[in-house]
Amino acid sequence: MESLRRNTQLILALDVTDVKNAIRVSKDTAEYVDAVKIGYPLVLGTGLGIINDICKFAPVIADFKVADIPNTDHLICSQAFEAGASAVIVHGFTGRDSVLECVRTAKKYEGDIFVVTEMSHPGAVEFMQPKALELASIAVECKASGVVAPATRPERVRQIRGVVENLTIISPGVGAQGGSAADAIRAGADHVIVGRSIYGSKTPGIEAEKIVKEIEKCR
Ligand code: O7M
Repeated sequence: MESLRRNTQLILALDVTDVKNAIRVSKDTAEYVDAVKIGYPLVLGTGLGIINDICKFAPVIADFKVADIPNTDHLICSQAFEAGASAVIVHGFTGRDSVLECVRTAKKYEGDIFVVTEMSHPGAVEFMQPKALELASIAVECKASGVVAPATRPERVRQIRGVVENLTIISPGVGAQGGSAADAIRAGADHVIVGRSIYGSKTPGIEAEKIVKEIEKCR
């Protein structure tokens, strides 16, 4: 694992859409986060250069949920790593060849790939849940660095942990979506991903610190 320190076990989901807010929240929370996850809302709102700006505060995970043919996957991942990302999040449902190409590309940059398994929202039970353990095993086979698993369903995090063994599990769905940081960590997540509860607060640093303290208690 190149991209993530495992210190606070908190990853900030920076889903704001303007540079000023992005810098303010990143600065305020920098001492409490192991990484910042940046996805379409912020990159489409500000441009890809925002990755380099936020890198100054913490390693950046580019959440582009890459899901294409291998050649296009390679092009997308390369752009994210060239822009300064330490890791890229990809889907696994496109198959082993696509995931393998992402992992191959990441290696060139000494970066990491995280594969989405079962998502945290209610609709994930329709198509993703029945295939989640298979998606997790594709991540293992393709030598990805880790997987994304739902903090809203700690029992599923536990089952996914059983499949991925020592891969890193990053887990969204804490706070605004109803999941608990402590439950996700106890179920086997290495990091929780938190967005709105932190960036939506007037005091993002204080909110981040609260979550870090909650995690510390269950270690
Ligand atoms: O704490 P929130 O709900 O405001 O934000 C959660 C973040 O995690 C947000 O950026 C989502 O897009 C993302 N996410 C999920 O909420 N659920 C998932 O299953 C997967 C992700 C994610 O990051 O995928 C890689």
